[in-house]
Amino acid sequence: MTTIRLVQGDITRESADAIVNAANSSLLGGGGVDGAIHRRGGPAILADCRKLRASHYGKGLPTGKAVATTAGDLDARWVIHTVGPRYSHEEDRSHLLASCYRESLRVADELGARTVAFPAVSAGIYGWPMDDAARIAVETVRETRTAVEEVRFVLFDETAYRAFAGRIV
Ligand code: AR6
Repeated sequence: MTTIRLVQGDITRESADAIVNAANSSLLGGGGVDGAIHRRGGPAILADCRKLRASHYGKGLPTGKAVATTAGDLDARWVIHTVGPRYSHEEDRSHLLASCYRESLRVADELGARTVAFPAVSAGIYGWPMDDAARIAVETVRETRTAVEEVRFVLFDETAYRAFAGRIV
């Protein structure tokens, strides 16, 4: 059984086996949680990302996929980078957002991670409405078979925390 926990705060301050990054396809950094993870985790994470771009992911990491690197100076063993979809009013991309959680947990299982911290993927710069992002995140984690014992959603502000809390009861 996977336990779901909610925390309000900065994911770069968390201690976990794996911390998930809401990255972009380039894997080379950005704003939001991605910027924060690279800032606090230090240059080792970017060095690993560059290696991935030079090998398996020459064209970048596709939306909905996940890949692991070192966690550098973070209090974790790995960062799992996943690329959420940008929210679209014209097209339902929910399956891609669900895939981010499924694929991240699959990578976590491959690594042997037992505790995994997630941000609200796509719900910042990529514009996904928070309530719907929370629904997809919680439903997908509940439906995914994984050896991960604890999934911790680390929500940056109270609005995000409340959206996730509303899905947990
Ligand atoms: N800890 C926890 N949550 C955070 C933190 C933090 N330190 N910082 C922001 N959030 P976003 P996206 C929240 O924009 O929407 C980047 O440029 C934030 O409030 O980080 O998937 C990437 O490189 C929001 O609720 O990710 C991509 O280009 C959630 O994390 C793009 O942004 C996700 O917001 C990805 O956009």
